[in-house]
Amino acid sequence: MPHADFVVVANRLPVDHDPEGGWRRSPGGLVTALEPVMRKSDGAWVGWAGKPDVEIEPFEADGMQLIPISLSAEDVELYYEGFSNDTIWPLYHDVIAAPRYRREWWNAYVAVNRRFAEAAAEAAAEGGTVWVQDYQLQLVPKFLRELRPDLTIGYFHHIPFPAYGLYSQLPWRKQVLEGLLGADVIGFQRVADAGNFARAVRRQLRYETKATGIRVPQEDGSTRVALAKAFPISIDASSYIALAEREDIQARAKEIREELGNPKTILLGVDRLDYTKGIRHRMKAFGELLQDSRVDVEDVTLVQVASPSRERVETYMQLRDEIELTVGRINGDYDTMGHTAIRYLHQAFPREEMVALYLAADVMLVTALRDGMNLVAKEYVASRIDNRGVLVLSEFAGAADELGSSLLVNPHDIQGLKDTIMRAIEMPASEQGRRMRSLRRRVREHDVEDWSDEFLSALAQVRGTEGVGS
Ligand code: GDG
Repeated sequence: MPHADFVVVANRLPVDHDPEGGWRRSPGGLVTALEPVMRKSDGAWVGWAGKPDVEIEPFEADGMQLIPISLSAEDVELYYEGFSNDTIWPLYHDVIAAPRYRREWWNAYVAVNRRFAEAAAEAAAEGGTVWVQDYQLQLVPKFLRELRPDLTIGYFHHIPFPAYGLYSQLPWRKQVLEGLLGADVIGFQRVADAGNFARAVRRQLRYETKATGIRVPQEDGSTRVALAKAFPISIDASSYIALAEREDIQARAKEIREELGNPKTILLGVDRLDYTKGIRHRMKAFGELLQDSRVDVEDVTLVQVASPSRERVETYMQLRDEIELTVGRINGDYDTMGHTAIRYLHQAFPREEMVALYLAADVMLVTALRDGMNLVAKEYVASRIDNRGVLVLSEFAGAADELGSSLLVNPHDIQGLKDTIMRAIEMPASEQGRRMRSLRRRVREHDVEDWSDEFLSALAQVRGTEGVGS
């Protein structure tokens, strides 16, 4: 077993099994952000390799120690698809879909979280730092502290933390709060999420909170202060800029426009196919604009990339059926031989193609009903090196706190959404430029590396340590 000064614990390892038998790095922003820290401090990453029922020995890739956690098919069903994605995910996204509370799922969640904590406890060097990621692993901080009180423990929550009235539905609400409070720093996307968490702690556990500090009583009668604070995540902006500058990708953007019949305006949506993303609201608004003749199918096309997600969870199967029915109806009513209303793609594309799409799109529609941050909004902005294009952004996405120069919408207000889409379609180039420059400045000045630096220095401060890699 490796002994690492810095350990990341996430549901997934940052690599995918490639068909030729090796490992391919998955290109997420998190890996990019943590790579420098990983290299400097002999980092290790604990996570699931993505395939059930396989035991894989720890191995090294890209200068990182990878420590696979094996999950059985039953673990995947109960801990991952069940408790994580059918209880916590809908509850934390304001019950857009109904959460299901099943004791069997909870028991599996506890057991699997314990296994992740044990693996991290074995991997971490004396006095090391462990950074736990996301809602699948909310109990890991507590289990890990019990096993290894010498460690400094951080936790980052990528999704929203709901208001107390909703959170209190959770039959295991106390245990989850106690799990999270095992961390020294608990990071959230928005100030509001951190506030919701602190309120739940006050109401459920009766612990005292002051500004961002929470006093956590210890067994020996002393107290420890945990920090619950917003650290909005971002993207690796320079890599998007570099892709957008590539001539082949710019040529591809032109080609996409031609393939769509050179419409005057391309509207774009890019989401995992998830009920939180407001894909149906977006389509309803667009369908009505066609119906009202405020837009013409010859002039305006909506491209919707809906990448496959959680396909074995029932609610996602239903959502897919509903969306595909809506697309079929709208296209059936408005398509002409040469033009389509909605070009719907239930596929995942390489990053190069995504950036070509961002460059081809005049208007980016991010209409999430609830979203921790929404990185697509930031990727679109970073890619617009021409300072053109309009971002329509839901106020219920975390990104709205930073991207105030976008056109902010309430996606539940279909009339308002329709009017905002029209405003985006008709926006003069000068106004586009002014808004886009300001949006791009924010994303460039606060990229994913700043995010991880800020989180890790807060963590170092709480424990009075020197910080990882220093
Ligand atoms: C969670 C929170 C928070 C999508 N389709 C393709 C593709 N993508 C990429 C996007 C983007 C990422 O997936 C999606 O990130 P989001 O932030 O939009 O949403 P979630 O997946 O729900 O992520 C969210 C995030 O965690 C980080 O903290 O912002 O609120 O829900 O990077 O570009 N990428 C490629 N092909 C696709 O077809 N290559």
